[in-house]
Amino acid sequence: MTDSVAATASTAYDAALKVIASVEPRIAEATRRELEDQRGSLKLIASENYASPAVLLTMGTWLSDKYAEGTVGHRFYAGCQNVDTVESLAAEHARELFGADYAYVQPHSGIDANLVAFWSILANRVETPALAKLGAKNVNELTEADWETLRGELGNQRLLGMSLDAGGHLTHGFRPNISGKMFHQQQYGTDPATGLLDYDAVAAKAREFKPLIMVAGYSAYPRRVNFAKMREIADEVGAVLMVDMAHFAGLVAGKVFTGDEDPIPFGHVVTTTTHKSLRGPRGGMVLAQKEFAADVDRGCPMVLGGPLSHVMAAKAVALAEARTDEFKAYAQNVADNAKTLADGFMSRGTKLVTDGTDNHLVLLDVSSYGLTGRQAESALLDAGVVTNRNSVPNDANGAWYTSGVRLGTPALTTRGFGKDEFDKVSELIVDVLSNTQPGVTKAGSPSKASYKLADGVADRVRAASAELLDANPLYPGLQLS
Ligand code: DSN
Repeated sequence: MTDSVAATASTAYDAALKVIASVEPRIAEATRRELEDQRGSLKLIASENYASPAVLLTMGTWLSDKYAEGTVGHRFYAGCQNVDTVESLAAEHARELFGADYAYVQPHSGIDANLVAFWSILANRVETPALAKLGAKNVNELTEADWETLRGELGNQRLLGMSLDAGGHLTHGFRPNISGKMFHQQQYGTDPATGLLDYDAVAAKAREFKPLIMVAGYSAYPRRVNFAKMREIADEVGAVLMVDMAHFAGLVAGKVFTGDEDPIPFGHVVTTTTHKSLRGPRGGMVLAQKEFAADVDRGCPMVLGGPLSHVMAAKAVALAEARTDEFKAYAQNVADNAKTLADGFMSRGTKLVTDGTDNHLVLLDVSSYGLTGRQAESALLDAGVVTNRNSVPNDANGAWYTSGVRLGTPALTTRGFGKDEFDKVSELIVDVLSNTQPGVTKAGSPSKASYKLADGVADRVRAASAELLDANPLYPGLQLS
């Protein structure tokens, strides 16, 4: 951000906060405080980032007020010419950035993007052939009996995805999620000895289960995926390969993941969020190969209502940013910094799932400290280190308490943290974890939630963090009055 952009953004935010305060001062205050909190803490949540002021400001406009259900040039409301411009530009940037045949930028979130993907695949592979067989153009032409038959087929399809505790996402077939209920589901995990994906085991499961949809991608797996192999497996069993690249879209955009690690040439349908390593506004997006483009385009009305035009505009701005050489360098730094962070932990004796990383995240196994993920997360927060607890493979503590803590480098890399800073971050985290003791319940048994952080540690870590944070300010030059 240049000095002049920072000065203009300062004026803009000052004015915006004044206008907000004139109606509800508590919201203005909470907004101001959130900036202070983000500026003053080590943000290591792997799915978070800091969007640029240009991206953030794009969301605060009257584009928010327009309904635009439908697609570009084919809306269910009048007066959508400016939204058409916005959506076309966002989709164009997305197609060109990722080299995708088709981009659909309307989904409001990652789960929406995944629902659009699921239903597009069902439409393409189940509904359209069934309608053709029945001689109907659409479901409205079906008799009640035919409709029941089709509904039975749509509701009886199979999905194979990575299990949550191996690093997959809720939407990849986790039972309590809609994806685990609308499909017959099975899950693949990782090799118990190495924590790594075992492609032979995935292939064996796929051959046995014969899914319609095979999902590749992860939220907490600290390694790259060979999407060429996943596509080979999908092709062998006649499955559609859906890739959820929400976590690592920035590394794909920044050409850190290329060749077999680039999901775009291999995934029939690829979904993402736009706010994680991609550093855009909070939202989702679906990229598709030609065969699925028309089905994905039916996201609204199939699954979605009115698109968030102001967010699509911000997606366009963020995607334009992601097409720069500066973003490429950023993406490489994200991966390099994760490696430094992992090396820092391992050299200090901390156990990591898969013994390292080659993407943007590391997963600490805090059972080596005698802690649950929940205790570690809380103690770290006391010291100003913001993380999230996360399951490790076959987690003995379940998904609530967990045995892991997930850390990611995208946000602090945006602030300018490099190798020295991330090595120091690992040192500070080890300081907290090695000085935290698990607590006991009122009945005197070991607690999975309470803990005792030794006196003085939080202050010591906060002081050391402050030096790193002050040297790498968030939104340098942006000052609120
Ligand atoms: N909540 C996101 C994450 O933290 O990975 C995924 O939805």
